[in-house]
Amino acid sequence: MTDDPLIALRPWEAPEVTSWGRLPMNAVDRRSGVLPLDGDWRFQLLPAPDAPVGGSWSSAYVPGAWTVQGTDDLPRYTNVRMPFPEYPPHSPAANPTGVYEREVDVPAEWAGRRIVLQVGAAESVLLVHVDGRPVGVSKDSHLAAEFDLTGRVRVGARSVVRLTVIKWSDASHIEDQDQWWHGGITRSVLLYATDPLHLADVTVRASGSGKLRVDCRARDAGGALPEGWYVSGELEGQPLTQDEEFDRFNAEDERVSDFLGEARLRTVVEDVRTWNAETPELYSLTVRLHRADGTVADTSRHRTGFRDVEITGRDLLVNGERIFVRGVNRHDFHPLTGRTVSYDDMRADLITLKRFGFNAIRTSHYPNDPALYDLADELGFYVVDEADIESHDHAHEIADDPRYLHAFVDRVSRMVLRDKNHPSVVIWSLGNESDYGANHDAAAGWVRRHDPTRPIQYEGAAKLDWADPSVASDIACPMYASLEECVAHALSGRQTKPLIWCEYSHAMGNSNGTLADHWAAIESTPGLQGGFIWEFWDHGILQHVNDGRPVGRGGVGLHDNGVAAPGHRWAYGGDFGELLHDGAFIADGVVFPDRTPKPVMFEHREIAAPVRIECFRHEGIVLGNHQHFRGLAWLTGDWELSLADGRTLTSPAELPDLRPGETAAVPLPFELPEEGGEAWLTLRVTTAGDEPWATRGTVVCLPQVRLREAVPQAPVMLKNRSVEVDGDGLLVHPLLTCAPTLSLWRAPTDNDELGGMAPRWRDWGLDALVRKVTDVRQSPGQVTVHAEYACEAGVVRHLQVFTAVEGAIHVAESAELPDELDDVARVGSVFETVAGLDLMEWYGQGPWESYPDRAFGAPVGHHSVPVDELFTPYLRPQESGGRHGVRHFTLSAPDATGLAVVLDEPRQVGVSRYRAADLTGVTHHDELVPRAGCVVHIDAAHRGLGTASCGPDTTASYLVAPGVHRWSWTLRAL
Ligand code: IPT
Repeated sequence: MTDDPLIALRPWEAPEVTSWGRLPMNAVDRRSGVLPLDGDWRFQLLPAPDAPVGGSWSSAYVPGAWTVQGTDDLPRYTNVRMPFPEYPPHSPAANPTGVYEREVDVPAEWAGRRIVLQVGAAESVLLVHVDGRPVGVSKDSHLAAEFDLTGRVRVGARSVVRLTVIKWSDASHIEDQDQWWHGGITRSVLLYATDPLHLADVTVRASGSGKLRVDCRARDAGGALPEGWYVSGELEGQPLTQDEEFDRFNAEDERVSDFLGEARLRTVVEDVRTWNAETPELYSLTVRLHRADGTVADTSRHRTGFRDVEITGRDLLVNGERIFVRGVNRHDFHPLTGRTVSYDDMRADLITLKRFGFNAIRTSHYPNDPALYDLADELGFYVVDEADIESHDHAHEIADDPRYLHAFVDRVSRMVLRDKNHPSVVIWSLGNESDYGANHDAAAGWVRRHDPTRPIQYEGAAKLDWADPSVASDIACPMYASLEECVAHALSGRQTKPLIWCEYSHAMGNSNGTLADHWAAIESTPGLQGGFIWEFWDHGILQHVNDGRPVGRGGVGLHDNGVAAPGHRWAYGGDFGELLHDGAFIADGVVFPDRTPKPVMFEHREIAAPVRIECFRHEGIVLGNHQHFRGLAWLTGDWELSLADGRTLTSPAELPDLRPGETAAVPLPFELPEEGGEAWLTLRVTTAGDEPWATRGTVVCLPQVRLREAVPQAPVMLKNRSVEVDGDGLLVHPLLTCAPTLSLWRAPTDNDELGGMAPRWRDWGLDALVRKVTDVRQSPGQVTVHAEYACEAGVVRHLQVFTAVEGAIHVAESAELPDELDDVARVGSVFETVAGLDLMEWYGQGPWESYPDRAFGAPVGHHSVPVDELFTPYLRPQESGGRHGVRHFTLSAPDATGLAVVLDEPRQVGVSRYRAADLTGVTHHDELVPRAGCVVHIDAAHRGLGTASCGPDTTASYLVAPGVHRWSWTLRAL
């Protein structure tokens, strides 16, 4: 039996206990005068919270999860399922418990001051002891816990601080988010000191009209407030006014006792520069608490943005404008530290998002690191701030379980108290995937009273009826609802709330099909305002392949361009030996674990283009400003005219200064040459000067318009030349190591697998088609080959007509798919080339990877990419590296030898070092062995990608239909 009361009470199995001895959350800035306690702490990992602390210590770095710091308790990944069978509020008896201990030297000059310990984040239960005496308990793994250590630490001397972190608890059941389970102290730990008379909270309200109101709360550690205290404030150096009325009210009101002081400051800023995500104007605000003699007892500094958020009808308005929400879901994640993200990394992440056209973040599914909100204020993002509540596995039981009532209110209110002064936070979210119950309504009630200035959203409340005004969600915020259903709702006449997907376009593997279709609908359908892509990161943890251990903090630089260094890999579910796991479902972000952007990011940049080419008319090019608040002066550009014959002409572009929503025609920058075939005009838009998130000259978007269509050219047959085929009717060509055959298969994407398509394809046997030649006919200059490909669903007839043409071979093909094959991955040719062809150059869409339903905005032009770089290293190898709309391409060696292919019409082309079977046979990128030659796919039809791993599949127009497909191409040696 332990004599430690914090252990004896077993707080890890008591949901009613959310904290003990913890100070109230507040928004007072405590960045100055702190004593950081980050670094190596003495550490031991106990098998259970009530196991005795032994005498042998190792060390652990704070902040950081112990699961990536060499302990035997490794990260594990489950999505919905809890990793243990116990029902709430219970946790398993085997319960890793980290004991962190260190000496703290409290400076002598802190004598007489109030000393506070702040633990940035600990999961999932934190117990605090100082010099062996209990100080407090906290839960709520993603918000700071503060404890008053005055009188508990020795001033001018050394004290021992012990932080005990229990991994599993009643709280784990409401932190069942789709991410890795870790344990540890994942944000910074520090001490700070204040005067006994201190600011207890500061609430800033700054509206778009320029009105500023600052509500201050004062307390004194001694109990009674001293006579004559007062507050003062200044905004950008200009003094604020005391709200006399408020003070008088205070003085006479009995509710204001001598231990809680309240004061209000005000001002009105003329010609205020309002805050929005495009122009995030911030004003510096300083609030001071004074003693009667005027000396300053406490100071809090803030950066304030003046802006309004409101819902009018079914529109969410920022400063009166109906904005579009181009959002992403963001976890606190890092491939080396698991959960701890540095300020620099957060800044780099947000800069990446800005550069790719995002303007909003949902902090899925818990309050993110506090620095993130400062950065969002500064760089300009609309934030949906989400409370740390997800009871996914036991959602229904917990939503109405009174034992968890206080935890719900505690978590939501603490988030609001911490983040209420951030202009970036525009919406509060009650959490994620926790059904809907009275506990949610209780939390929503608290928010409505405390902060009536922002709407609330909660998917679980909205989902039963998007229009129901009585539920605790002011926004219809579905997850993965189909575009069709959302458009239908917007057109139904029933819509009462803005519709903004809290999650959509699941970015697992090669995905995000139909994103541009979503945006075409959003921008043209009143009532639809955008959404948050799931999600920012692939949560791959860098792992040593040999011993399966996480690399941890020391792994800086062990990855490049999304790929782990040799001997390493990005681990996903199951890779740490967990038996119960959800595999690669954790790798579903728009960036790789090391933040390398995936191709979809480039597409998103074009979808979000602030300036666009509306059309090409005889009077010129019509440009439009698609921003909500900003003119075009911050942008500049160049025109690029790209002709099919290989020429690219460029000239500097002058952008007209358009206000948001305006359009204007500019003259065509080039005289279109008579010759040259198909012609595309691209406006290469770049930043005109430095932006906080981009240096001058950074590409912002590449809008494009076609000026002239291609004229089809019939190849001329040469009867005096011959075409060689072997005994199986396979083309013999010196540059090909495998002759062109029919392909109906691709290495299944995650969407193909989880959406159920790939299992069907395998059942049909499309991955192992058996080819049988049925007829080979030779005539002068031509060979006709009939073949049949047998599979479980019937026979696919394939015809190839090889014709000698000037300097080349023309290949005309057709394939007839029986009706049973009503949804295949592709219909096309596959062949393999000799080694040494290392460069692909093409005229078509690019340069980034594109697929039929993810090809928006990849400009048509002349592109050149090394073959090795065409491939996208999705964590679980799958179909990748395709290019859409290819008209002609070459594959060449450094000495310019190689082959050229001209296609009959723009086609999907894939050039890779891997066969589909190579990709299908492995689970991680490091197992792949590149081939020396190129594997080339030319597709008459290629199935869209969709998002069926979690959400809608691609739409009917991107499916490959049964029946006859025809395509042709010419092959020539360079
Ligand atoms: C939804 C979750 O909110 C999110 O955390 C993530 O799991 C996402 O899906 C898929 O990756 S919940 C899902 C079961 C609809």
